[in-house]
Amino acid sequence: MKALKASWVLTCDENSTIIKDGAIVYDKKIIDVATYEFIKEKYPSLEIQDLGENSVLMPGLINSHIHLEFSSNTTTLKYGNFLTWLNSVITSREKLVEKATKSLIKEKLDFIKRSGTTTIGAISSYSFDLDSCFESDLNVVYFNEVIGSKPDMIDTLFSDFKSRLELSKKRKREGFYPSVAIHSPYSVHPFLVRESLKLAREENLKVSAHFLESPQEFEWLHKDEGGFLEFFKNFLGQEKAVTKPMQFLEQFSKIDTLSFSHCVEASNNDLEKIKELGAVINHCATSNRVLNNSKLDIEKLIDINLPFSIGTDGLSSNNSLSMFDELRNALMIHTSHDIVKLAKLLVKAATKNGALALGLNKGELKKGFDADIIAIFLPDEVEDEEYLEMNIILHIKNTDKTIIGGIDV
Ligand code: MCF
Ligand code: FE
Repeated sequence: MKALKASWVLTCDENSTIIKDGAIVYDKKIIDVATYEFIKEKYPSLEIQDLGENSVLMPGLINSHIHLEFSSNTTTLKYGNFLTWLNSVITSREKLVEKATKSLIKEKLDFIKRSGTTTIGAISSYSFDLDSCFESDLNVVYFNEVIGSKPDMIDTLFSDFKSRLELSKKRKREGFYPSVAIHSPYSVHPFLVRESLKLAREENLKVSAHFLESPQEFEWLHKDEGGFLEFFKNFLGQEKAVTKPMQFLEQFSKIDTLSFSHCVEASNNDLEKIKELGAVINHCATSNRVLNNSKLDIEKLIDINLPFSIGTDGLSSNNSLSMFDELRNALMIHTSHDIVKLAKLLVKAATKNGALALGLNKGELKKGFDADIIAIFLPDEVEDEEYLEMNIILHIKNTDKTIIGGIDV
């Protein structure tokens, strides 16, 4: 049993409770969270490490959507328009993925950890990131991606997906969860969606999918029109979308842990359906801005009480895999929201809601939750706790201490 004391403890519980001069008692799990005075009296023989002035303890951040295999990209891919980006991915994918060596991905995972993240939802297209993810200290929900819409390729694609899934299932360690990603409604044949979801249900695997990320995707799925028409004609000889958005969503019933990334073009009905499915939206604000200048309508999500988490997406659509960088961007992008309230909302999205998106007992400093904790230092005193989250998002770059499952990493 260990204990830490800090100037502030952000519990990230349902009420976003903040404790001034607080302390945490933990082993693998959180045992107690209260004021230092209370903990000192309750555990008189326990040594409590005091982190000192302007210290903050909070749950480790959860990056619910990331593509590590695209980690070698900096200046190669083209931004500003989704189809321009997609075409540049098709052109450069092989070269980029080849450059994303095991040691490069390890380096990125190390950076991710130092910058405050303790859990990732990693979308894996090829299993090239499997070793690095498995060998990392981080908790990894490892989403094996299924992709492909060409009817004559379905069997090959499905068996390739199954063998990647099996490969990840052989890797057994605490905090590593083999899971399923359905790439998107435009790129996955309904048969593949149905069969991979059947498998996910049978084996109770977590599932994630990209959904309505661009206006072009909306036009293609709803009307078989727009930039995607040219793209599909050229690459696959296809003139009609394989599914409608609502038909796609309807296939995801009875999946325990489910998330949809982006959803910037989702209709009210789509959002209601996502809520009904018990799913969480992975919000990737930078990626949306960079790829096609779109923005998730978070007001609408708040209205209907649909939770969203935070993802950086990959370096294929971001310049950073740091969750604090991502939170700063989200704070600047959602200009119609009160900044102080938005900061609180974003911290909750990056902790409690991340755990919801990935189906984990994490993201809150509360008795019984996994002891994934970060210690950070504010540059100066914060007088009013109302402004704590905002100052954290504005100023923090790295952690001073990271604890995963009760262990210093
Ligand atoms: O999330 C971003 C943008 N939307 C879709 N896919 C990807 C993103 N970053 C990487 N990808 C991957 C995806 O997993 O790129 C491929 C897939 O394997 C796109 S389809 C050519
Ligand atoms: Fe993505």
